[in-house]
Formats: sequence, structure tokens, C-alpha cells
Amino acid sequence: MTLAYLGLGSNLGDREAHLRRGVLHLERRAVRMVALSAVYETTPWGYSAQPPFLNMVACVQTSLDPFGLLDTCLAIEEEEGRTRPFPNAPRTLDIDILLYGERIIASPRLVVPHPRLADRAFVLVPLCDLAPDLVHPVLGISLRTLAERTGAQGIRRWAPPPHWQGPCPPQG
Ligand code: PH2
Ligand code: MG
Ligand code: MG
Repeated sequence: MTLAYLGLGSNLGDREAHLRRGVLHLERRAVRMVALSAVYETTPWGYSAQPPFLNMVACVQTSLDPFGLLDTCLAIEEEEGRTRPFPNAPRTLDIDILLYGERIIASPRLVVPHPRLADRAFVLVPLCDLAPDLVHPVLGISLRTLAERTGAQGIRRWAPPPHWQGPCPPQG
């Protein structure tokens, strides 16, 4: 079993429902929730002509290997109706592997730690709710320090850490 951190984001449709259903779907697929961050409303990073995001981070324990976990995340995104008309397009649900134990992976399909983790306040701020003292396995710098370096701009706490349980509600 490995402890991993997943970043969830949504900026289309019922954003909170997509995050919630993402968490509930993960729990049905060999992924046990250990802790959820608060939910943050965040200014779009990169392609900015799109609606604001809700972002959060889940700490999970899983028996899936990193590529199995990646396939699981992609399958759940698809179930939530995600389409990919162009890079960084608005999306119903995005689930990214941020960290997978201490593993460092650089393959064409998957790079872990997430390659843009250190630049992204929308990931680092919720990550610091859960593991501020964790050290980035490549950079050797704590997540707290990385978060401080971003200035944490455009990040607004939107809701406390949720307690989502039970059956996955129907989409719609
Ligand atoms: N995801 C991106 C690009 N930009 N900006 C915010 N605020 N939140 C995101 O989740 C996000 C983004 C690519 O995955
Ligand atoms: Mg992403
Ligand atoms: Mg993604």
C-alpha cells in the first residue's frame, strides 16, 4: 500500500458535485481516502479565459501501482463527462497524481511528482492543509516553503474539508 496525493479540480457545471463524485468514485476503486483538504476557489492558471476552479487535494492509500492509479483517475474523469477540446480547456473534473509515496517517475505517460507542482498555488495551498512538512522528493524543499514562494495569490477558501460518504449520487 502506498500513500499518494491527488489534486482534484473542476470549473464546469456543478463543480462541487464533480469533486464529490470524484472522491466517491475513487473510493470504489482500490483507493482509500485518508484525508481531504478544504475546498478552494481559485483563479484559472495558464489559460485564463475560463471560469474559476474549485480545487482540493485528497491523501489516499492505494494498492494500485502509479499507472493503475493514473488509469483510474482518467476513467473517473471520463465518467464525469470530461472532454479535451484543447490543452488546459475548462473541465468537469481533473484528477492529477501529485505525489506517489517518494517515487520519482518520468515516463511519456506519467511524470511524478507532478511536473508543475512547485509553481501552482492552487495545488500547494490545499496540499499544505494535509502535509506541509512533506519534502518534495526531487527538489528537496518542503511543500510549505514551495507554497510560500508562490505567494498563494488567487486562492480563496471556499468550504471546509468535506465528509463525503455513501453511494455516489447520480449525475445530472
Ligand atoms: N488546472 C489546469 C490549468 N489551470 N487553474 C486552476 N486555478 N486550477 C486548476 O485545477 C487548473 C488551472 C490544468 O490541469
Ligand atoms: Mg491538471
Ligand atoms: Mg490532469
